Amino acid sequence: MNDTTKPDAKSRRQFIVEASALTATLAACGRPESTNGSASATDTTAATSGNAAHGGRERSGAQNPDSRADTSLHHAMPGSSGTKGTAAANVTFHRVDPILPPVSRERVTRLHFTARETAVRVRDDTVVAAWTFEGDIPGPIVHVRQGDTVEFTLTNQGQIPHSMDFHAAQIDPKVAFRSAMPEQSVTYTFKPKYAGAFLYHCGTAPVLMHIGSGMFGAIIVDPPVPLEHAKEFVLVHSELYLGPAQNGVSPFDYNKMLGTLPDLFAFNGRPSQYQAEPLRVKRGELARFYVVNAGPTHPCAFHIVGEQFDTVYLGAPPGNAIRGVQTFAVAAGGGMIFEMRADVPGEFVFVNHAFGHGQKGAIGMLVVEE
Ligand SMILES: [Cu+2]
Repeated sequence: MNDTTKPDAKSRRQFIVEASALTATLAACGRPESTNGSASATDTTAATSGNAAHGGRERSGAQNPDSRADTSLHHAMPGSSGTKGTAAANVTFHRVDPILPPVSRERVTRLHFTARETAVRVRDDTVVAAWTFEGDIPGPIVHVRQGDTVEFTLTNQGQIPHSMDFHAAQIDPKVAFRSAMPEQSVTYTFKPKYAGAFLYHCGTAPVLMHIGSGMFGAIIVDPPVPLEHAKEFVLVHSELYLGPAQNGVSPFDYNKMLGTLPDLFAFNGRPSQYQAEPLRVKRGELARFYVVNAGPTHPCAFHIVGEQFDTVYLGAPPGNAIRGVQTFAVAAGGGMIFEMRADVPGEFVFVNHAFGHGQKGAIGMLVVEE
């Protein structure tokens, strides 16, 4: 009675042994049995997702069918179009203002972003061929309240498809987050259901390339009853994977992104920019950091040297608070709110405490003044 099961069990055991031996010969022996099943499943899924409206429910890669036309890498690889011929010397550096802009008194926020490909100087010695929202990395800080209406339009002024995925929205992504072709626009409306610090990013495939090339930003959603008055900063953490510079401009490198070993890290697009020009608060003043992690891959272990966070909101404030926190990791694609009140003046380094990443630029300075 075990005739039918024994061979399967044996071949499975054999496959594990063979696979763990990591030899080409043994792996080749094991592969046909194991891939027959998975290959057919993949084919079925792929066929289903191409034909059925519900394919996206099970396969995250199918959520944005309009963008599937631009998944090929030749679009994504070097030198994003629109930056060709750019004289790197003419691209000036500017520090990104991390201050949270005031929330509008209007209950309807109308946003019209352009997607465009442009060169951005991220350090004195580094100009990148960026894909952007509104021409910069990160895109503009959006500040609204829970329950507000956000009427959003993306106009694509680039040369490849782009789209917008707001993590603060609950909406049919196949419709709202669809790609806008060059010279086209996409419009949708949403009402943030929860307060918090949320990522927005281009969702056009390959999403890794579009986020990795600079198409991300933060949307901050206030709770109905505002949090205690504070000096508020928005820090969007990200990784940079650079290819060899051409005419002084470095393209982003998709294969490096797949390898997940970044050349640089940054808060608000520029490695170490807040060491050169720190954030400042007064002694005793409440400081609030909206830390959003664009990734595209690694977490951000947010920490301030010599300080502790009085409060970290893991989810929508004012609930979900934990107290007395030294470090907390913000996942790629996540956002959290960190609060501290400095009792002593001084210079306090804020850093991604995964120090291999902090050392590569995810570091800055908070000056507490008397
Ligand atoms: Cu894009």
